[in-house]
Amino acid sequence: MAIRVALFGTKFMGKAHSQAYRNVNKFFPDAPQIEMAVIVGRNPEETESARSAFGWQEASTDWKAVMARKDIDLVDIATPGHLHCAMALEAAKQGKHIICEKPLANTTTEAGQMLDAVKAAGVKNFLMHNYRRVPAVSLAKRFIEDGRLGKIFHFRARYLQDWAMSEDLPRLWRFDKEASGSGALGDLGAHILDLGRYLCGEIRDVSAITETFIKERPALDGSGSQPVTVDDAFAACIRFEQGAIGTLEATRFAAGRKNQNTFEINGSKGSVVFDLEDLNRLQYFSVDDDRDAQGFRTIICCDDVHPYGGHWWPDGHIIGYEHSFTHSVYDFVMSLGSSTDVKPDFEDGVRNQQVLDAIEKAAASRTWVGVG
Ligand code: SOE
Repeated sequence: MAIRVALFGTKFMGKAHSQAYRNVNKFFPDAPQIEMAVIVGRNPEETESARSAFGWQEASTDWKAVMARKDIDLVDIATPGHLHCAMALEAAKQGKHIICEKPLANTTTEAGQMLDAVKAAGVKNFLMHNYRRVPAVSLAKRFIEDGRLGKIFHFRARYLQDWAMSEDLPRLWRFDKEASGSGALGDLGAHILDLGRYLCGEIRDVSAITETFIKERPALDGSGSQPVTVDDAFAACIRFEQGAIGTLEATRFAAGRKNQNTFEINGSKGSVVFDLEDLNRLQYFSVDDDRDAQGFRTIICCDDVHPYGGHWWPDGHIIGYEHSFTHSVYDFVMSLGSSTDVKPDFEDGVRNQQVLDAIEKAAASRTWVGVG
């Protein structure tokens, strides 16, 4: 039975998710057949152009009408954050399974409403934190679960970009709290705190600092300048429930860093280091190696023994950023016919939002704040 998909969003994430739907059946033959039924946008010309370029059967600008269609099984929400809640509530009401881009919502209240709605409707739900399914990151998870790192002491992560440094850059929706919920914190910090939770467990409390370096930006309509109402950068200290401690940092002002999401985990038996700028490699140190041979070794995570290995190319043939979306879609659509739920789901979305809230509160109050 084919799964007919409706994608809401035609920009960067719409493009990335479309690539995943186009490829999943080609490289994961056991996946249910995907039909790219309709892509939904706001502007008719842009949406038609996206339909043609990304390979969708239809284009629409009437999101509620598409939500109500009986021939749609899966709704994929890849829009700016302020639209996630209304779309997810409607999709759940219509009995659709849902994939939603991160962060789940702009507030914990909205995230909670979305979780309640999918639970009440009994629909499967997934939060598109694609980096969990980069093979090197999934391998780090395997190492931790196998005990190869032992007891975890540290998780330190940073997500660095530099696209917002120019004062001439207009006040895009990402600089407007109403539209985006927060700045680097929710956009980039959500990724690394989700990885922290995925790899090291729940976060208990945080202390933090946020900063907005450029406080006014030119209005998009040329009518002067408008205030930036979100953070440009944040840094946080975190304590995990299982006892590990960590640091998180994200910014859009790290000159030269285009999209560097990197973490290091230190445990009693070893360490791992991941860097999205070199995403096929995982650096691994084991205390069990002979003393005169100890050192970080580089694992190229593209062999058939590695997560998602054997689906793409022969051993050692590297893959890219977009493959993590295909892995995510594959795992989710494989769960649709079963009783298993794949993570991260909307429950993770609520938990991630609670951590984001705690970081914002900690920065504002200059105190430690508990999560949840
Ligand atoms: C922009 O900061 C962005 O596209 C994020 O929104 C994505 O989640 C991240 O993966 C890449 O950068």
